[in-house]
Amino acid sequence: MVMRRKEAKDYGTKKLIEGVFKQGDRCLIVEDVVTSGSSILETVKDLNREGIKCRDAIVLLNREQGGEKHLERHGIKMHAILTLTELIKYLFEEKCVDQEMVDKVKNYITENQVNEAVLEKPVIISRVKMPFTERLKLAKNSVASKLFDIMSSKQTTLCLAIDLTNSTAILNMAEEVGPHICALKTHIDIMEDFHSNFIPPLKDIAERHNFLLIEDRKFADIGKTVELQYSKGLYQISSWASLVTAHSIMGKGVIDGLKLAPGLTERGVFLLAEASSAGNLMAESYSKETVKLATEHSDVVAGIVCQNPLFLDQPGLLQLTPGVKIETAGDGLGQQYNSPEQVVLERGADVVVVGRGITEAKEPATAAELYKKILWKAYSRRVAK
Ligand code: 6AU
Repeated sequence: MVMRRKEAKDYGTKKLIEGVFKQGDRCLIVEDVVTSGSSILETVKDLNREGIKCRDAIVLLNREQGGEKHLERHGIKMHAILTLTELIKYLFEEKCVDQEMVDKVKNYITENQVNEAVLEKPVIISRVKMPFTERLKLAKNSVASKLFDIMSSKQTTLCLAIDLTNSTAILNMAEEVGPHICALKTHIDIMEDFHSNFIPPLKDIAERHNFLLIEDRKFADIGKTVELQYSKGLYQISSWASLVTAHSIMGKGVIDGLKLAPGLTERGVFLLAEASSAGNLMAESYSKETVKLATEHSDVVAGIVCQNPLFLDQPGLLQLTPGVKIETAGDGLGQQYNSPEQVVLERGADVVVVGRGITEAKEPATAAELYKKILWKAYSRRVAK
């Protein structure tokens, strides 16, 4: 007799199939109840992997919901001791159930046949289980690929939200935390001394420390206006920020405007699908539609800003999650925080945005290193599971 474990133990023999067997042995499967047959097929797969052949399964109860046919299509003959119809007939004859129950069960069987299309659907590996090295090949946006690459080579998913208002302070901090981050997120319009001279040294720091620049502009206008806001004016964002954020509220026009604007050849957009602020108005349907828009334009869209794993079936897109702090008390202005572990392991974050958790620390570089390590450990656990 051999036995299939639900999961290989992570200690001891680590075998999924336990027992005495040799390659080429044939095995009869014994199962209690069959509904769709999927569970038997999983067992067969594991047995085959060990070189054990299977052709027959003996089961106590066939619930007659399509499992027999499903198994037959995969070369397994099911031998049931009882069908649900027979069982209910015997119970009725012995007066254990009444006619009403008999009819109920009959109806249940006809109305609950397993859907073959669903059963045969290929298994999609969830985005959060895939390592960045795999996902970078699936990204349609070149900056998204680059970010995946930086994250895996630097072993950091940390993006610093450098919400400071002075150019020297920004450059100094960028230089200090540079080795620990994959991206630096700016709010260029909060600077009090912005001058175009500020951009070349910032770009230089980014290049030397191998991180990307994200301008968190949160574009939210008609396509034409967005095109101008992105490429013109004081900041000429499209000439230096390879990534920007945008709201989806105005629809596809925003994406078209960002796409059309002159600027860097390689660039991408993060669309906001959810927000970290208390009482925000982004309803579930809005988030869903945003994910749809992002998926349809994944050549331009590098990822989605959100708080939950909204797009597990899109490994080529990045999830950027703000609202992260080790000390999770709010800021009194509606910001809500989750811990670094929580956002990675429970909420599906890839790139993790930390602002004041680092900028207001006594030693920002030390704090950044700590966040980097915690986040990378959580990511490693997530993909290893
Ligand atoms: O860690 P904090 O609270 O100091 O900073 C969080 C940063 C800020 C926000 O403008 C930004 O993240 N942010 C965003 C982004 C990135 O778009 C969305 C959101 O829902 N919440 C949020 O805080 O620079």
